[in-house]
Amino acid sequence: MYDRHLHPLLVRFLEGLKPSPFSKKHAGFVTRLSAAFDEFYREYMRIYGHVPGAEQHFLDLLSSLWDAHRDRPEDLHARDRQREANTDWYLEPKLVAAQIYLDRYAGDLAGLQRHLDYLQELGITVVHLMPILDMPEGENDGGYAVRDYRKIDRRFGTMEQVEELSRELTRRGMLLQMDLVVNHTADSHEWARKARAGDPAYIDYYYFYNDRTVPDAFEASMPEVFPATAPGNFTHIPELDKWVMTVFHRYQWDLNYTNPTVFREMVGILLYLANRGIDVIRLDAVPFLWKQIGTNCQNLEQAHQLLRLFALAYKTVVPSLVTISEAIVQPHEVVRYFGDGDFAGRETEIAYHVSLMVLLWDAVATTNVRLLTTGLENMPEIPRGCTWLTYIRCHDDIGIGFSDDDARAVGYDPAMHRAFWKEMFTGKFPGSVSRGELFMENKATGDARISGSAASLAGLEYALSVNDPALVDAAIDKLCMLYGVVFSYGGIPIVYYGDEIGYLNDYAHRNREAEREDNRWMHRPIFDWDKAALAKEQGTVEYRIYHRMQRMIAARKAIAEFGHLTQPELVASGNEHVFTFLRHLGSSRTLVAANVSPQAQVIPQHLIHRIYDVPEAGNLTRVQDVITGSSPTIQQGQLLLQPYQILWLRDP
Ligand code: OTU
Repeated sequence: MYDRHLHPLLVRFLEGLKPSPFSKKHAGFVTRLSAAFDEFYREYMRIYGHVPGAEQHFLDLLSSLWDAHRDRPEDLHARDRQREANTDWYLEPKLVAAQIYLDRYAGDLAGLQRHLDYLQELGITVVHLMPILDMPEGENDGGYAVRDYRKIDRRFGTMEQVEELSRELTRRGMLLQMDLVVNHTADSHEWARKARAGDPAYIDYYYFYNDRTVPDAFEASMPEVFPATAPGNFTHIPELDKWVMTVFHRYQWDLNYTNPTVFREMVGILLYLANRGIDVIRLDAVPFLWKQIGTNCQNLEQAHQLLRLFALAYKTVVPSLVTISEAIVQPHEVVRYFGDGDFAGRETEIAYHVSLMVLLWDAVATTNVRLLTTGLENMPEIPRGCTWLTYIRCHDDIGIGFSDDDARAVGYDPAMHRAFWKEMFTGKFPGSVSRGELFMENKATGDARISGSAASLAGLEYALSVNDPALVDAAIDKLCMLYGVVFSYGGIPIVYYGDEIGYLNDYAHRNREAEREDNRWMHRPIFDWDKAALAKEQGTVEYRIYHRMQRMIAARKAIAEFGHLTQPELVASGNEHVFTFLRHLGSSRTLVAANVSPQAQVIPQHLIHRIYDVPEAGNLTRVQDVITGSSPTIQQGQLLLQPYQILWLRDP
């Protein structure tokens, strides 16, 4: 029935299953589990081997996988089979994501159905819904404090509506992406309530300490995520007179992954969500999954082990599921979240290209690409089968996260350069057109991050306030140029909702009780559909941005090399204001050149030859910028770029 090299534990497990797994229907599951088993068991034991009853815990985990496999609806099994036959499906250039706060964009799930056309017209194929699982009223960190992982918050609708949405998106050729907050639960989650009531089994779901001894030992080396509003990493729980670990806010309790039951519960939840039809799951805050005294409690090896275990578990049940590791950390740490790329060593398929994001903002702040190109050159290559999320804005702040070594290498003093950033993006630097705010300024260390919408950071808010058409043009060009890089650099680009029509900062968040203390709400717009309608009216700011974005997205989808089967190759442009890179796949090539400065720039015409395999064979007169569909301007042997212009040059 099965080959005799199977691990005896696996044989015991399979033979004990009811109904018998040895039928055509379950062949995929048995095959995948058998293939992964040795690695799976070994990895599991590395982390939980010392726990009493570890083997039974492992068998319990396998049982939940079997249950999830049997719960998976038939149409989703079919989807899995389709994707198993095309394993590169998420690397294709047709993927373009929009990130959306459902309540702010469309009210609820029913409302979203009515606004899918808008996204589809823009060219969006991946809909990332920000957290909509059941959350406490009042402060809930935008849903990143989850009260019930198996229920949709009643403000948004029901789980059945999510399933409906998934089916509707499938019909439209679109994908559904949602978050799984794996690091912590809300303090009102059932587990937390049971813990608070003194149930020892649930106290063990979290990190509880009787006094300050252990917390103080942790604090000695543990940074604070929200120093201004949530100082310290532990919260006193009066009912128990104990301290619980709360790395983010006091109402977000960190899950204790040293407890194998917690791991099994979270795998069960992940698969439950996948079985509702979600295609892509963003695993929130993964660097924090494991804590150890004496470390900064981020990016620890055990966090990676846990992610490998998660992947082994869900791939066994849902081979088509891909996950995103949300790790906004230093470049050499970010790439570790891909694992070593092959099936067994894989952690997540997708990660945020935080360096590209930060360094693009650096390029427009300094109007040169020195740090951008140096930072990207020093970025390790990523394994085959993995890809980036490319973006310039998301719902979070922008950390001033360039590498100090890179900064020094291009002649900046890192501390001074951070100080420059703070001044530049808050509009204090002489001549700055950016209108952002500092987020979580830590007066003691001088650390701070930046809040603000893409358009406001790019200068649109200021330009409109002084009613200066030239500055408005420049801000629009800058915003579209940044997005032009995001759409072409490689990976899945994110359109952060509202950016496509140039949403400015929303200062009214200060009047909303639950949002007052957290200025990330200034760049989480409450969508105004009258404003969106302006995207259809020629000449409006909304129209100008929307149509350029739409054109770039459409063009991108037809350019095979803009997917992520190959990596971008940086090209020295000889002009420090122009970011130039080549994308190629087979003989298909595109040269991207982006002017990050408010002045016109030139680069040598001969760079165009890079789009030909055999340079001499190139017919320069045929070369076109696919964004505008016109030939590039050549002046005296130089290629001209207008202020903030981006060119996608190819031979069509
Ligand atoms: C994430 O961000 C979410 O994106 C935030 O919106 C949440 O508030 C937070 O988790 C808690 O759930 O520190 O400033 O390296 O950077 O997880 C945002 C990852 C954050 C962290 C990231 C975190």
